[in-house]
Parts: sequence; C-alpha cells; structure tokens
Amino acid sequence: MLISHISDIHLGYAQFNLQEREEDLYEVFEESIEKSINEHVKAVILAGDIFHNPKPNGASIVRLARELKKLKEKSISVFFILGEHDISRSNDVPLPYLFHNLGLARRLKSDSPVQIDDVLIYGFNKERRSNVDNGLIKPFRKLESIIKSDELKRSIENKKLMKILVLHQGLVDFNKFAGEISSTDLPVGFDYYAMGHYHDHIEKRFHNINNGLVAYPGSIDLGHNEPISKAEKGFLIVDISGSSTTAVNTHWIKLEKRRPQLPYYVHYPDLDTQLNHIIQESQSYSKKPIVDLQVSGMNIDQKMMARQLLPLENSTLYYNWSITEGEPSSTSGYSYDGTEGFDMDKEMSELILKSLSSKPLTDLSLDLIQSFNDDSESGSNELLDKNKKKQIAHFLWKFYENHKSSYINQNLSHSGSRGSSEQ
Ligand SMILES: [Mn+2]
Repeated sequence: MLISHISDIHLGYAQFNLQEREEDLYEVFEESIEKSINEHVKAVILAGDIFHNPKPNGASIVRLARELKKLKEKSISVFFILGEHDISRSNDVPLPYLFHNLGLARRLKSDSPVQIDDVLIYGFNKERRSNVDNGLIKPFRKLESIIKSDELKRSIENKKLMKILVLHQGLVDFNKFAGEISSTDLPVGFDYYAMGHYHDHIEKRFHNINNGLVAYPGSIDLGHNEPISKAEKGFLIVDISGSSTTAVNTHWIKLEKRRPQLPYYVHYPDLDTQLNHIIQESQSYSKKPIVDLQVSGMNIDQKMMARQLLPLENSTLYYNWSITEGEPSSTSGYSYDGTEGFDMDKEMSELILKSLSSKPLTDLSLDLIQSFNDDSESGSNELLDKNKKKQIAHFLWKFYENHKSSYINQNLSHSGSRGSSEQ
C-alpha cells in the first residue's frame, strides 16, 4: 500500500510579502496532491505546519478544502497532526480541526490509532521544548508497552499490522540545536516515523528502534527561514504493507512547479556580462525566478550599482543584492549548497559561546534567536518590527521567566565548565 507523506506546507505564507509567492505555494501543494492521486496512494499524511499561521487567511483555507475534497472524491483518506504554526498561543481550537469535523480529514491521536488496511497510524501534535517530557517522552513509554501487548495478542492470532508514528519534532541527531528530542527517545515498535518540522529532506534508520525508518520529506517550497538557493523540494511516497515481508520503502518525489530561486556570486568588474547571463537564464523559466545577487569588489558605488541592476526588474519576480568587500567567495555568504557539512546552528553556538563564555547563556541566546525567528510567536515579531525597546525587553524578561528553571538547572550542572567549549 502506498501512502503520501507531506510536511511543512505553510499555506498562506507569502515570501517577501508577495502575493505571487502565496499563490506559488498553493500551486506546489496542488502538485503534491495531484502526484499523490496519480500514484494511487491509499492515504495522505500531513505531518504538521499545514497553515503558516494559526489564524490562516481565507484563501489558504479555501485552497486546502479544495484539495481535501479532490482526495475524498477519490476515496483517499487524509490524516494530519499540528505543527507549531497551526497552534495558537491563546488555546483556541486549531483551525485544521474544522476539516476533521467536516469529514474531509482526520486528526491523528496518540492513544487511539486509525487503521487503514493492515496499517495502524498514531500521531502527536507538536510539543514545545518546555513540555517534551510530559507531552511526549512519558506518553511514548506508555505507547511502547501498549504496542508490545497488542503485538503479542496479534501474533497469537497470526495477524501482522504495520505501524506508523507521525510527529512534528526536530531530532537532535540531525540538528543538535534545533532538535527537541533524540532518536533514543522515540518509542520502539513502529515501522515508519513520519516526521515534520525540519525543512530539508532527511531519512535514516536507527538501531535502537529496530531499524525503523525516520523520514522528513522537507518543506514543499523554499521560503520561511530558508535562504535563496537551488535546493530541491518534494514529498515522500511510502510503500508499506503488513502482508509483504520487505521493509518500508520510500520514494522522494520532486515538486516541479516551484518558482526557481537562483543565487549568484558576481565579481563587480564582470557585472554587466553576468547581468546579461542572469537575465537570459531568468527568461528561460516559465515562472519569473527569485534572484539573490552577491557582488564582490572594492569601492563599489551602491547607487550606481542599484541602477545597473534595474533591468532585473522585468525578468525576475524579486531580486535581492548585497556587496561583499574583496574577492568573490561562494562560502562567505549565507547561501550554502550543503556539500561541506556546514552547520549554521553549530557555528552560531560556537561564536556565542566564545563571546559570552557561558554555556547556559549560550543556550538562552540560541533559544531566543529561535523564538524570534519563529513567526508563530507573532507577538514577539510585531514587537521587533516596531523596534520598541521597552517591549522587547519585556518580552525577553517574560521568555526568561517562563523558561527560567531550565537555565538555572543547567547553570548548576555546568557550574564548573565556565568558558569551556563543550558541545
Ligand atoms: Mn515548518
């Protein structure tokens, strides 16, 4: 049986505040549904961050409903969990539950699984770092024992069921600083761990969970907190069946209707020739691309360069440029092609640790940076935009107050390691 595993859709998000980018996302999501239908999947799993905002705009609600209706007409079931972007801080009923109530999709639960053919599916909504122990780790251990005794019963009856667990969490195994749980926390007994949260495509089997496959399909388009790059995006089609003796198989399906995002590194004296090249390349795509231009050189007249770049306006949807002094270097900028094992969080943490000489303060800084970057914490972002120092200070203090215990605990346990560069 085939199941589609789609994650981090962020419907309603408009990169660079452009309506075209909001529309792009609907089109790419529609492509993922169309491809799922063409592959004859039995079910679609949406692994969280369905909407970009807990109070989504009308268009994103309507466009999601349209796709869910298409799937229902083909008798394809849809199961979902919530990501942090779907969850309101005011404890309001999450909007995706509307689709559950209308019978267009089913929300997954951690205690009572849904069954489709010979596959059982469990799911947990996103848990914030501060509630991981009570919200995930403890329920994981309970789930493990339930599954064990269930399996014992079934083995007597000689029936085999495959099991999927859907989560919207970061594993520290893949990103030490963005993760909330470790692969060793995961409950044993599942054949496939359908993950959401990380925006890159990652797949790995772990020994401690009996070689169960942990997979992130990645976000369906570049945008939220992701730099302009040629990264490809897609979703997973999972081949899982209780009757077959083979392990779970996955196929990552690339989404082709995406708008190109092109980073360029140009040496200033070559700008005119390169500009022609960029314009030509831009015109070869059906959708006008997004271009990021990094220009290197000495004593560049910014006003003049801005004028030189004006022809880009017609051939791109959006372009962005920056100047780096000195020689061109593809590693000096933030655009990174992923080949050299660079880890942004690790680099940042090392820099912060160096300047603060304190592990607890470094952790606090990293959590704050993540919190500020997180659009779902809209309260904080609005404050930042207005640049009101007093309110920012108030927010920082509140953040500290709410998370104080974890920093104080760390402070005690790390009291002898001030300034050490432990990871
Ligand atoms: Mn996301």
